[in-house]
Amino acid sequence: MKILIASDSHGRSDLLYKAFDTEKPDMVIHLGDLEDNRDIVERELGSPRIPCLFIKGNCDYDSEGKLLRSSVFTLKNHRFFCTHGHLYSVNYNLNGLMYEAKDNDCDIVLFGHIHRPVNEFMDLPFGAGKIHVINPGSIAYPRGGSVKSYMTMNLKDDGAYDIELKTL
Ligand SMILES: [Mn+2]
Repeated sequence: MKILIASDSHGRSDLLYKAFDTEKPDMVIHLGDLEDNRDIVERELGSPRIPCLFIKGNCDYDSEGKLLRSSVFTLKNHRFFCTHGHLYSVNYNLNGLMYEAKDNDCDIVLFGHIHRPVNEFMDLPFGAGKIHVINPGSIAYPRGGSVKSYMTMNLKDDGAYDIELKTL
């Protein structure tokens, strides 16, 4: 299956639709700061035919409580921890984020917020193992010398996967 991973669109849902049309994914994960009407965006992305997960970012006003602060789920033997990142001070370091993933038995963490891509296997302190730390960058407002980006994850039935960084 192919998962479209995007974040920090900050109202530029047109760019999400563009990535969606290009990739034709089986699932969409948005890691926060959508700053748009989730229901409308979900419909545009083909939900419920295509499952869409929307995480709440620090800029998302969510009066109806429809957005999740974080989500943990299992797909093809991998445990995913998805969150925006501001609750874990990710601009300073990724320790809090990695411990939260570890506490939830996750081997993959997806986050946003910093507006630049990350795709690294990082060591937990004290030899507690590795976490695959993934950030697709911002699809609309890149920072730190990065460009507008998102990622795709191709996940096979046997659990093998690869991550691709795509630029707009
Ligand atoms: Mn943001």
